[in-house]
Amino acid sequence: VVVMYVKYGVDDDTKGTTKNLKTIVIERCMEYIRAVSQMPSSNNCDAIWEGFQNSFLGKDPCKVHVEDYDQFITTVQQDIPCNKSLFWSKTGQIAHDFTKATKCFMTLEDTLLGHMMDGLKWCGQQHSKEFNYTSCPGWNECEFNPVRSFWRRASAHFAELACGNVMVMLNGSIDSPFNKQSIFGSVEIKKFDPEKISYVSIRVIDSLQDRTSCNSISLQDLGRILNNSRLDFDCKDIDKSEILQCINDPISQSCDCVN
Ligand code: N1C
Repeated sequence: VVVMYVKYGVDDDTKGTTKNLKTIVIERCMEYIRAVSQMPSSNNCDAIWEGFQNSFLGKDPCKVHVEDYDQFITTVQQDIPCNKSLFWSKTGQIAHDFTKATKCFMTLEDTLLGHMMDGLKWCGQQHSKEFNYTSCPGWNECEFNPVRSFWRRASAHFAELACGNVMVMLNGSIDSPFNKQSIFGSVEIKKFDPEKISYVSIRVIDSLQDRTSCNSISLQDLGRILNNSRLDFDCKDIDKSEILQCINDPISQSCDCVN
């Protein structure tokens, strides 16, 4: 039996809310709090669930705005340590495998907020407090859909909290590793606070050996934006095989958190 597991599923655009959403979210929440010892005891998974569903139930699924999650975000308490935040764009799989294997950094999905919602889909409907299990708008179908607004809100929050040295993992195999329309390019980078962030390490993951993506027009764009925000940074092209090797053998010498 071949099981296709589509994690960042834009493939299931026509489907509705994930089955057993409530059970999945509450179980992920409880399991996370159990596993991570330094979680503030103020977190209550039932209250978190209530806050989450109140953000979008009863609303037209194309009119759920980023701010609709403001209240919910405050129900989730977690300190993000400095020097640990990893941002990514079009490198979701490798970035998450990397943080899991090395524990060098943490992505939004390694926080309680991102962990609970990772890979799930949800929407409600107007004039009813029910979930819609038949059909939810796709990521690009309308701008203000519940899932996209959630990731924009959660990403803004994650970027606002970042401090010290942060890392950004971009994809060197595409024309624009830095894309101003992506969540990284349109939300997170705008929230980087130069008072709190001391350094931005940009790592472009290349699958071919030419390794020159840091010189591309797209990366020059990113450099200008960081300069304008008075943020110090460097950019390095890294061979994909180096990261994969590091994921397979995290304690090896070559895997020094990819500096
Ligand atoms: O649009 P992107 O990349 O630049 O977004 C990635 C950026 C990361 O740094 C994350 O902190 O924004 C955050 N983020 C997620 O954490 C996340 N988890 C799952 C953004 N999107 C996230 N997803 C799903 O991935 C989301 O449903 C959407 O479809 C993609 C966006 O990924 P991208 O285009 O590779």
